[in-house]
Amino acid sequence: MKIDRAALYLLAMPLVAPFRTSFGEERVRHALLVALEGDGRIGWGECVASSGPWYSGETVNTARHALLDFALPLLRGKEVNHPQEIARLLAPIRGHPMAKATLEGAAWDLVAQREGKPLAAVLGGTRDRVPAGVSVGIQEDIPTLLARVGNYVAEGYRRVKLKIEPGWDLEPLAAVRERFPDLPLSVDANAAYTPSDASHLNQLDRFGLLMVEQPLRHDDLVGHARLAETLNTPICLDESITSPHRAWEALELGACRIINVKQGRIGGLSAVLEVHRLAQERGVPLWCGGMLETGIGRAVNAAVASLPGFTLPHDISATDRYYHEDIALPPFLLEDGHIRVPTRPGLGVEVDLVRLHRFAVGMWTWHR
Ligand code: NPQ
Ligand code: MG
Repeated sequence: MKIDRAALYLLAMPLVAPFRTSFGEERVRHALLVALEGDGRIGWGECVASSGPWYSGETVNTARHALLDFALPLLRGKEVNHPQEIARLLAPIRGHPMAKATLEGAAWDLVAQREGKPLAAVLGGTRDRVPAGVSVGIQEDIPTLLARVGNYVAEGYRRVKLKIEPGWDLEPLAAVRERFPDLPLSVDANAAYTPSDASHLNQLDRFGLLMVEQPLRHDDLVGHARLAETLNTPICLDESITSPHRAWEALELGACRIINVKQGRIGGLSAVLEVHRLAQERGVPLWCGGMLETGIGRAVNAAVASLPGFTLPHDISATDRYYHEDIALPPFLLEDGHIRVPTRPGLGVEVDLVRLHRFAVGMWTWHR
């Protein structure tokens, strides 16, 4: 198969509610989609970069530049029979993992469609549904937080993750733990603390958390390894794990005991399979993170989460946790606290072109 054409769409998707983390607040999710055409089929990929360089250095605009000016030209005239060949062709590009992952994802969709199999089956997934967790942003006050968490628990979510930062950590956690003594609970600091906060962070141990996610700087593996010497709560890394090699380094250093896997952050689905292999060898549990994806990225995440080494609840929520109207159908529903892994060929979701154009704020094309 040769890649004939690509269309890039920049969407502005209004969120159901503002989402606040230690790095900022988002009301509208900007998402870059790619429609990749090969052999008369269209494969879809979603770039998980956001509008600003706060979670990662990439943005929707750096990704568009990397895709149009460097990644797509590397595919020109090349025969692509397996998506892993895309990863090989894009290897000369340093950085830009989210941009690269977008093309690879679209190619996996194309190949899965060609084989008439769901993406999960092509990747080696073994589950038909996956446990759904929910990520709860930083709230105005504790009563608001308790009401939000209560609603999610009533909906059936299997794990609640609270976003924390200095000044919004022990008090809200104590309140949630008191109200929900048996709830599987975790926290995510999005890199908001420093090594000098170690004794403060050690107080997290009293809440029976599944994990503390990314307490320190995005690039501080040694700091996390040192923190792990005094903290009993398992450390999970998110922002720090930007490639399979970085995952290997983190595990060798003892910087984490759990990894949050996001296919975009580590450079694509081939990288996911590599991290999966590393984790399986060491008995390290994985779970699939979330980036406020549309139904396209959500479908990819469900397929990733169906791999055997993904054993903890995921940040894969029902579509309605983030969007009133998604551009991919059908919406993902919460059923008994789980999300169903799509079973139709490819991603297993249909892009609604009317909605796509309604949310589009930019479009670019490329051809070979
Ligand atoms: C995390 N995700 O695990 C990320 C944070 C994140 C579900 O908690 C735009 C706006 C893009 C907010 C990407 C969850 C984002 C975003 C990631 C938040 O750390
Ligand atoms: Mg995180």
